[in-house]
Amino acid sequence: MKKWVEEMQLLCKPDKLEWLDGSETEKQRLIKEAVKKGELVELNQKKIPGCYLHRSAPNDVSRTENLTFICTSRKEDTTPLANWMAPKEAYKKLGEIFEGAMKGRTMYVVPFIMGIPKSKFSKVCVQLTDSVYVALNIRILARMGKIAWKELGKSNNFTRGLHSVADLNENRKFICHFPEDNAIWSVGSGYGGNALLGKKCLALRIASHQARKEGWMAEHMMLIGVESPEGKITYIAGAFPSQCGKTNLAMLKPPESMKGWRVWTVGDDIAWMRVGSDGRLYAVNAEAGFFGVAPGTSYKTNPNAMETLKKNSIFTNVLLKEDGTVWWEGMDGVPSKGTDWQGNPWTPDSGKPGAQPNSRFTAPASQCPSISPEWENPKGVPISAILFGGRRAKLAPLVYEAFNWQHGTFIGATMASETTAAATGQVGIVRRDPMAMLPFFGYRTTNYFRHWIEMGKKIRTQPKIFHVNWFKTDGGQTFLWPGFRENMRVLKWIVERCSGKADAEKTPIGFMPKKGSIDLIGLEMPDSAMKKLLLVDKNAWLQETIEQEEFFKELGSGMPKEILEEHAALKRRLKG
Ligand code: OXD
Ligand code: MN
Repeated sequence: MKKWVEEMQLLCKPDKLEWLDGSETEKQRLIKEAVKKGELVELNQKKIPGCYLHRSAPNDVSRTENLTFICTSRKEDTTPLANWMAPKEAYKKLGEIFEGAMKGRTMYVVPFIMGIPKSKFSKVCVQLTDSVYVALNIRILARMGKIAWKELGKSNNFTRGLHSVADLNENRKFICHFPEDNAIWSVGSGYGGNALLGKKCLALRIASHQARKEGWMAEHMMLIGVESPEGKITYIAGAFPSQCGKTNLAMLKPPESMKGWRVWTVGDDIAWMRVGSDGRLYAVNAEAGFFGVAPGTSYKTNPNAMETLKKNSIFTNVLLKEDGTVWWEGMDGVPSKGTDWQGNPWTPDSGKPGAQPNSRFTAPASQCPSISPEWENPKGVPISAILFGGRRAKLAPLVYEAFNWQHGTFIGATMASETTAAATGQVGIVRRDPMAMLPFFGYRTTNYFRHWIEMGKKIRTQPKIFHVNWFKTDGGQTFLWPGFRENMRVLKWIVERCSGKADAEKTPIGFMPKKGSIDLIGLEMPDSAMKKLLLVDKNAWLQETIEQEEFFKELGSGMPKEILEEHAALKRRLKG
């Protein structure tokens, strides 16, 4: 460990080296330093104690998938959907950028645990970074400091993360993963998913690779416990692409009319799952905090998130109000003026957003009013249902259920969604996003599907698998389903399918709710809208199967025969 840190120190040549212990005194000192350097702006400590604002470079506001690489010795071990670089070339290329990159700066040694300490669900990472903002974010998102050294003990089995914002030059920005070395090198970006190496880089890309080798699953999923009026809790995991409302669903507050129903938050972004000794699938939240999308978050859409981020939170690229609090588009009470995310004066008439569309809040999960009492259970929570969902204006109905695990794997494998602002590129284009893992596969996608099929065989009590779509439109701009808290109605049907209570009918794409089996009491929902929401347009689905086929071609060789069987069976059912 010491040797590696010394080597990296020699390479990056920081003026100072600081080993972080995770204490409160240290946190206060780091905050002071960050405020002095202008990396953080102190917010109104009376109104939102412990909260700070960070403004990133204007060209560094989202994950840069085009500059993200998986570096395995053999190209065929990575997915054709990701970028590949040979490890030797990557170490050389990035080594040249890291060379002396920390001159005049401090290198922080940040040890942390992803997953739950002292459990099978625990991985230690040591990230070296020259960003105090990054160090303070990790402190919220993971269990950071002495606790990680304790967890590691004498072992050398930890992820080696090296990160420098360097000069933020677009041409010298790379996020490289070395699954064979359990290492991550990221340079040229201070943005969340690129720089907080525990999150997407470790907990998904590196972990998915490890999970396959070790027989578990690392998934881009939120985790909730849904409590029924009788007090029974059903745990559900859900994979949705970035900015499709995962955090809102994870913190959902049911509508007033659904008395006795309650949602407990276990996690909002990353689930690690293992088969327990009883043959069920157990999951934990790999993180300790939320890195949520700010715009659109309000007391109306997500009251639990709003309560969570009232204190000890870091806001990135939001609008600063005159009273030293923050605002973003979609939050109530539009301020008459403020300072926008780039530090310029702003008024509602400025003609540009006050907050960057991918602006974020970083907040401790423990502060969430709906946090599940089980969220730190070292055994995890037993999963009864898995949801897949995307943003689809057309085709995908509100909800349907897979016939079985293999069919569910096929549904996840062929998932698609319209692109959002969480990554750079055009917004609103439909792209295939298997299991919402497209930007996060640490290895070949066809092998990942095989791993799902294999895991299914090991799970004796398999979770039911569903596909949901909150975003179907009437053909224009209007959503047919109200979404947000009303999604509880779909969750209720799912929970009742798990307990065998709710009715369904068989369709070519899966089981769908029988008329009247989704609780609509207290909701004004015309029959005609519900009909459209639950429509299976056979011709459109046949077209979809053609597009699925094209996508399979992009994935290259090695598609499991089970997935191809499911594809053929779907076509048969649609034609039948
Ligand atoms: C995230 C993402 O930040 O998926 O969670 O982009
Ligand atoms: Mn995510």
